[in-house]
Amino acid sequence: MNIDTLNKQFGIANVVTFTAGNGDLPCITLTSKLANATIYLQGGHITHWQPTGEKPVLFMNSKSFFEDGKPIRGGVPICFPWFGAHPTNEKLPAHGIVRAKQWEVESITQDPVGNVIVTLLTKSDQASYDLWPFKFELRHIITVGSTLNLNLQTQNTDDKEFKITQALHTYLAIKNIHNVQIAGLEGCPYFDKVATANTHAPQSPLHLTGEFDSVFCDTQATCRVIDPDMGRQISVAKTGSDSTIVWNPWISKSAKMQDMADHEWPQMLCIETANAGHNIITLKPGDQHEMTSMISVTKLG
Ligand code: TA6
Repeated sequence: MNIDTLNKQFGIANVVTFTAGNGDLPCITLTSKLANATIYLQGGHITHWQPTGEKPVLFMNSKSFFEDGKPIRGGVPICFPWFGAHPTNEKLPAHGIVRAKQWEVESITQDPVGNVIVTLLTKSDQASYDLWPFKFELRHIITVGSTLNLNLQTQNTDDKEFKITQALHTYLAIKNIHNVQIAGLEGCPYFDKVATANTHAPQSPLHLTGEFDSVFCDTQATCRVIDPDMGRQISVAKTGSDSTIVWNPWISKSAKMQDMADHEWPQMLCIETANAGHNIITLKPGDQHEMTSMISVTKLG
């Protein structure tokens, strides 16, 4: 659907406009009294959210690709129907098959208090079936207001059961990773992908001192990112999610990433709402599963 048709069908005067964004990829520019946001149809991908009176909350790195078929690095990529590397076939794309695909707009509405609700949809097709032989519908319902609500709805539209892992792979914008703490995962067991070892978090908030890439399973906890340099705390609450992934690539990993600016890794922290590791979701024909991430910002002090 071209930009003019999208604006005619889904635009909201002075609030929701479709434009050709970076790399000429179609995107939604959203400006309301509550917040501003940018959402790309590729990957159903929100790249920017800034509540009124706040600095941007999602990190977007300056060297991200914006090319049809290449994942965008920043904001909230959607990992589905597997998180990370495919469990048995390394030739398949990391983080699944929907984050570089063109999604469609199902609806855009505004509620009485000013929240804008954008529903994006992607369905299985021959290309997806060749990679993962199941029929599904995946909806990303994004509610943009003074908080950001991301609801990922999976429907099994097949006549056979399937199993998935998934993530809302959220990149948060911070001032300096060296001065940030992460509360909410105290004492939790996790799989450390850097050390390839199972371990436990300390009884105090996490403070990263090097590359950190860890999958916390069996946790429904809200994570709080305490950022004294920004004078704020970002909370990531969740429902329908039993895993949280925490990631920062640090210096050398970041330098190896073509689509990550070398000097920007201190300004990002991934707190990912997920079902990963042994937290596998099984959907019978006709079943639906919802995973929601609720992101909010409060001032410190
Ligand atoms: O969620 C953390 C992680 O699985 C890391 O291992 C790293 O690979 C990151 O995702 C980014 O993955 P990507 O495929 O976007 O480069």
